Amino acid sequence: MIVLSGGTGTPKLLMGLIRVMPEDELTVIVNTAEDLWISGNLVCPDIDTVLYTLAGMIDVRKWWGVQDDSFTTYQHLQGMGHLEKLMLGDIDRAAHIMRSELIRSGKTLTEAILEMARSMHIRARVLPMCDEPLATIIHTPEGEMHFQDFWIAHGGEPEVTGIRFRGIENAMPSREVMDALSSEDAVLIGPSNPITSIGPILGLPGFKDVLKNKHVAAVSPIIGKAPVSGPAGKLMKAMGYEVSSRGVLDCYGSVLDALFVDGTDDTDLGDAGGIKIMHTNTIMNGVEDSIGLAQSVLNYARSQ
Ligand code: FO1
Repeated sequence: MIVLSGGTGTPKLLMGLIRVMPEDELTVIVNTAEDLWISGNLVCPDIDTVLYTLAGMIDVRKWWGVQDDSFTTYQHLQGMGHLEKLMLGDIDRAAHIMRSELIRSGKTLTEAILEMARSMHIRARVLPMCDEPLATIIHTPEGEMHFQDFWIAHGGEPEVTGIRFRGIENAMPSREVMDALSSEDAVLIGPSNPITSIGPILGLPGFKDVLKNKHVAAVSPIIGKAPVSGPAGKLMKAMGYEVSSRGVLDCYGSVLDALFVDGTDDTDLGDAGGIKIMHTNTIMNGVEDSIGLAQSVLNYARSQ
C-alpha cells in the first residue's frame, strides 16, 4: 500500500498500519514543502515525524521530535542570541546533520532519507515526494511568510489570503516515487491537512494523472466542522473550501474512489459523485485507535 502523508494525523495511522500489515509492504510518500534550512542543516518536519513514528522514537505528546530529547544546543544558541525558528532537540538535530551532510556529499534528498531510514531499522519505504526544494508560502495582510513562520512564530494567527507552493512548477515526483506508484494499485491519502500537507504532493506535475489508474481512498481529517488538529480548517476556508468532509471531497475531487469519514460526522455528503463514503472511528487517541482505523482501511484496500 502507498500512503500519502504530512506531519500530522497520518503518522498516527502509520503507527497502526505497521501493526496490521507487513511493514515492508508499506510505502509512504511524504510532503516536503514545509522543509527549511536552520543553522546550516535541512529540517524536514513531516519526513522526520514519519521516520520517528516508524522507528518508535516519536514524542507522542507533541507528535513531532524525538521522545525524551534534550534541547541543550537549542538553549545554548538562544543564550548566545542565536534564535532558531523551530525548537530543535539534540537527537533530532543529529538527524538534520546526517541528512545535510549526505546532501552536501552529492546525494539526493531521497537517497539521504533512504539511508537514514535504514540506519533507524525502518522496513517501510519512506520517500520524499520530490528531490527539488519547495516552500509553502502563506499570504497574509502582514506579508508573505514561510509556513513554519506562519504556524510557529505567528501561532497560525494571521488572516490567510492565499497560499502558494514556491518551486512546484520546477519540481516533479522523484523516480523512486514514480517506481513505487507503478508497482502498487492501492493509494491511501492519510488524514493530514488537505491544503498544505497533501496539496503539494497532489500538485506535483503529473502526480494526479498517475493516480487516475489507481484505487485511491482518503481519510477525512475533518470531523463535523472542525479539523482534528492543526491549521487545516483555516487553510481550507482561505482556499474557498467548506470546513467539513464535504470540503475534503471537493478538495480531492475526481482523484478519489472512497472517503473514510468519522462515525460521529453527520455532514450531508449528498451526491458524492460515485465516491464511496465509509463511516468508521477516525479519532486516534492511542495505539488501539490507530490499529482500528488501520484495519478498516486495510480491509477496504484488500477488498478492491
Ligand atoms: N511545532 C511547534 O509548534 N513548535 C516547534 O517549536 C516545533 C519544532 C519542530 C522541530 C522539528 C520538527 O520536525 C517539527 C517541529 N514542529 C514544531 C512541528 C512542525 O512545525 C509542524 O507541526 C509540522 O511542520 C506540520 O506538518
